[in-house]
Amino acid sequence: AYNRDELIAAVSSQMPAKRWEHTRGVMETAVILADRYGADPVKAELAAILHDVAKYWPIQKLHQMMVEHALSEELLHYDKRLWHAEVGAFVAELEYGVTDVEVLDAIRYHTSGRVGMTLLDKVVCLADYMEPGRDFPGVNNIRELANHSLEGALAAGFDSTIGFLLSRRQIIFPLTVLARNDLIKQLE
Ligand code: DGI
Ligand code: FE
Ligand code: FE
Ligand code: FE
Repeated sequence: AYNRDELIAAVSSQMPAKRWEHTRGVMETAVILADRYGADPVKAELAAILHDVAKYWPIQKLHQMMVEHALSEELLHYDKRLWHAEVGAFVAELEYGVTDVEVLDAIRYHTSGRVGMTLLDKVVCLADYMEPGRDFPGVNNIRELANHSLEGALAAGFDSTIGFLLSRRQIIFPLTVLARNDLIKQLE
């Protein structure tokens, strides 16, 4: 098994320096959000370290792993940018020995979201949206919302992604819409 430093070395070697900086930002932010909202900061940091482990793997390799290991069939019909999350969870378990299902799910759903996101899912997904290196229209609004509403901030994150996909007439993974609606319901 890998200790924290070994895991960091193994994961960082699989991506360009800039993407590793992003992961560093997600780690820091996930711990802050976990402390703020009552999630386990150790689990949040572990999920953050691994969340983008497969982000820079070749698309053919992601595709091959999805097929070979019978990972989500449905995802294959949607945007390739969603695949690294599913493969990342698989690799976290099989290669890096993560056994905690909460951590594996936070990795698996960090991009798409899901209905009934756990506290840990929300923390990791929101940290991914708002880490200090992120710069997209609306990110400061998300950071402000995150000071008082985990669900409000994350819903704003999904609104931003869905709006971006709509503006480019791209296909939206239905689970993202369901995840967003579920968060809005939790705000009512
Ligand atoms: O891996 P990161 O860039 O840190 O962040 P991410 O895993 O959230 O990014 C995934 C990308 O996937 C993001 O730029 C938007 C794109 N995408 C394409 N289709 C969908 C989608 N994201 C979501 N949530 N839902 C989609 O249907
Ligand atoms: Fe990602
Ligand atoms: Fe995300
Ligand atoms: Fe990320």
